[in-house]
Amino acid sequence: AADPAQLRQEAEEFLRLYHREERGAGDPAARIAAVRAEIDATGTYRHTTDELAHGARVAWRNSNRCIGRLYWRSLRVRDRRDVRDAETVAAEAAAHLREATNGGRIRPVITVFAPDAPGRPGPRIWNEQLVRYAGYADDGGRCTGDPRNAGLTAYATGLGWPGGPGTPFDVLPLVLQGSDDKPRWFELPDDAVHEVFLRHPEDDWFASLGLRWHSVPAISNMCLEIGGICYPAAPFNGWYMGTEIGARNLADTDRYDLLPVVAARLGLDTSTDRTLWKDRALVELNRAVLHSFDSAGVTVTDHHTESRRFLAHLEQETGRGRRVGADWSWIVPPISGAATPVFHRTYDTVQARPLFVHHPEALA
Ligand code: HEM
Ligand code: NRG
Repeated sequence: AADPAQLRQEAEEFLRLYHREERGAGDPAARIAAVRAEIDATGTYRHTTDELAHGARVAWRNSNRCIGRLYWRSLRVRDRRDVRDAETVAAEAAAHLREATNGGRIRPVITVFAPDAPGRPGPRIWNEQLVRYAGYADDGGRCTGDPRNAGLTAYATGLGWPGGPGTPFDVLPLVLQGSDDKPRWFELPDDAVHEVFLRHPEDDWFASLGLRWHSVPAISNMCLEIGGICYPAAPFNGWYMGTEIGARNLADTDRYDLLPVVAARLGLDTSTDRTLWKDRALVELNRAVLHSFDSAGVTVTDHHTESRRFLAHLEQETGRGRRVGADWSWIVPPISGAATPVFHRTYDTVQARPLFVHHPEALA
């Protein structure tokens, strides 16, 4: 929060919500008075462990772009608010990934590091996700790997990262900044990074494309805001919806741009859009993603199932007397939109708090 008056206001609003929703928390008045006094004395305040856990779960519940919110109560919250140095953030990020991966039965987890306080910023994670693939740009404007991460790759290299072996799927190091420190790079231990090799249920040639993806999507560049307190490093994960990988990461022309490659191997006529070769390649690519995760025993959802669950979530929340904000353009999946029920309606666009917010982008 920008100033003490706003902090007091947002703190009080959150404490009322917490005491309303968590049975056994009791009357909020005493807690509100104590937090007020703490803010007056120190310019900030400290959440209890339970407040932090509920705040993080409600921030997920309030993520208007997220289709996966039905299980918001199941989020595991790792309270690491005492951690503010880069080495320990690196070790805890690896521990987070191991707990989340769980041998393939992926668990939704968030790790909350030290918050911003007056004159004392919390630590920061520069990677957009804990696991991301390097993108090595060459002079000719081509890129090996994931072009989305070319900026971070160049930045890590500038910090002294020697680079990986140069495959299209080199895992980037973590770029971490301790509380009052400069950014530094830390290699992720191999045993913290779980990946799935992609193959197709019928087409044997598919495996020879050498494609893979990481099992856990762990967003690490959003700030968790609870009751006016900002936790700038609070990486969280659930599991993938197959379309995120098959219809976007591997297919977008500014990402791995694989539709022409897949279509050629499928023997499709790519000379004109009207053969719908892109659409046909997308379906096979997405089948390969779901099939590969399933065969590897790694949790993944599909867009049909998740759309139904999301509407169940809406119904459940509405039944509890809560408004559900949602952003249609993010909720509707990137393929077969109208074949899913989330397409055929509109949503309340209200943005409730606590919430996850994007940092101002400091890496150009
Ligand atoms: C966005 C699915 C868990 C918070 C999304 C998106 C999908 C998704 C498909 C859109 C991503 C995109 O288009 O790039 C799921 C599934 C989960 C899950 C299947 C399985 C449990 C979580 C958890 C949290 C969360 C645990 C937080 C605790 C968010 C947020 C966004 C998002 C903040 C927006 C990200 C942005 O603005 O870039 N989710 N999610 N999700 N999800 Fe979830
Ligand atoms: N589209 C991104 C991940 C965004 C969040 N998606 C989730 N979140 N499933 C990608 O890497 O493809 N989650 O917390 O599970």
